[in-house]
Amino acid sequence: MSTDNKPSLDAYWMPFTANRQFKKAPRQFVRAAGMHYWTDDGRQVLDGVAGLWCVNAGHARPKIVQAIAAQAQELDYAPPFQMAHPKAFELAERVAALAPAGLNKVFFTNSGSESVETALKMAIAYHRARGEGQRTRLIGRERGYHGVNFGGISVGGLVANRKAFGPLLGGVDHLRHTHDAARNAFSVGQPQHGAELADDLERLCALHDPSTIAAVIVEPVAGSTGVLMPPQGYLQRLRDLCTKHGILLIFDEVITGFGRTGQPFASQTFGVTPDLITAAKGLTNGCVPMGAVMVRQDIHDTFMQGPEHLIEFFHGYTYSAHPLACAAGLATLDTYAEEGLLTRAAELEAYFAQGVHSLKGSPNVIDVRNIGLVGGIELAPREGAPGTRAFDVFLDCFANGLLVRTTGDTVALSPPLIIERSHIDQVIDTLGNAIRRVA
Ligand code: PXG
Ligand code: PLP
Repeated sequence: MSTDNKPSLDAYWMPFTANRQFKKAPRQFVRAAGMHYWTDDGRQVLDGVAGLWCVNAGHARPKIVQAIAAQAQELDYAPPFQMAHPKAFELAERVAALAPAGLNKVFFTNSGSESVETALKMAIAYHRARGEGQRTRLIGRERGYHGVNFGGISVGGLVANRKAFGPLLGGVDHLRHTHDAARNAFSVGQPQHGAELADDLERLCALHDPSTIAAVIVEPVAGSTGVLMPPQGYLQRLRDLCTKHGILLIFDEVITGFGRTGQPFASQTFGVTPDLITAAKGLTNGCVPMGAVMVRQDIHDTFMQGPEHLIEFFHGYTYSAHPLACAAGLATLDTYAEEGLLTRAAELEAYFAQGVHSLKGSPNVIDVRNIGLVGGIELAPREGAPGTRAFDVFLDCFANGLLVRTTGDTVALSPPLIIERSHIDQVIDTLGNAIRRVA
């Protein structure tokens, strides 16, 4: 403790943060409700990013808060290996019912990163179980973000997240990313050009032979890299090529899951069904850490072949299907259903799109991208100091009562799905002013 009774900032090594810069001028939230945060100096801040793409029903929703409190009283923890508790089965069933048809088996994890590791391991083990043990290669995509564990950064394509960590997983290759500012800048919704980039998979099949490839993993909408939309036809083409070559297609829906694009999952929004879906974040409204992998029935069934007393999949976490997370998840799904939140982004999409695209023409705005309740406003980088212009916009917004997120020189918006039109107006106003001031 320091002398003024506030905790010292020293010991906490902050994730994905410029620690020294932050600790010189810290920003702290102490309370949240609905669409808002409150800072430690008593200011109200509108949440333009659902915390970190996760608080889809808004903050401190009573039903969810009560469910967590009651669960902590009743059953605080139950071991998930060779034991279980009723809410784990109930939540799995509810999640499967929301998932695209056919993806009806659910494996629980504690984060998006763990969901990714789980899905990659499932894919490789599945091929082995069906007698194609040579299918071990994993294909990701440039600029992809799949969390921070070794599998995820190997298939991921963000250089900063990879370069300091050695050779990573072997047997991994990458498709090109789909961003094409020259042809697609300021597209409303899905851009027109770029479906042919999916044919990169054909090239990788020719190079490695398809019989060595286990799975392709992509984000239907790439979030962390700066909010990139899939070109029209791209995901379907990838689906067709995976089917043709017997390769599993994994959609990483950690940010797109649970209503962000206007349907429960982006696969439904885009009408393309993968073989596995990874999710996290919105599953529990961000209240308790939890992730999930949704899997096709026959993939699961392929594991269920040996003697019944043997463990079929040597994988799991101490906190898989944690009772508090399951209770939070059930109350979250109830809240989404009661308030129609999983399709609310579709209702607001046009209004939100109009708002974000009104920033075209503001100083340094070189592209605006949107789908559902996701927006990306890309700024021209400052010469020799990439990222600083968007970060200054973030600071200006924060000082003026709005939380946004920046990645590189893109400002990302992903507000809680309870957002009202008046909040959207406030987001665009505050952000527009910040962009003009920072210019
Ligand atoms: N996959 C995807 C597609 C994600 O967006 C993860 C995996 C990892 O999830 P966890 O729960 O392990 O963090 C994510 C996480 C940003 C931002 O600024 C996005 C994420 C995390 C932190 C920041 O856009 N997404
Ligand atoms: N490290 C050690 C020494 C452990 O015993 C365990 C779990 O038992 C782990 C790591 C993995 O922890 P978790 O299951 O929470 O991912």
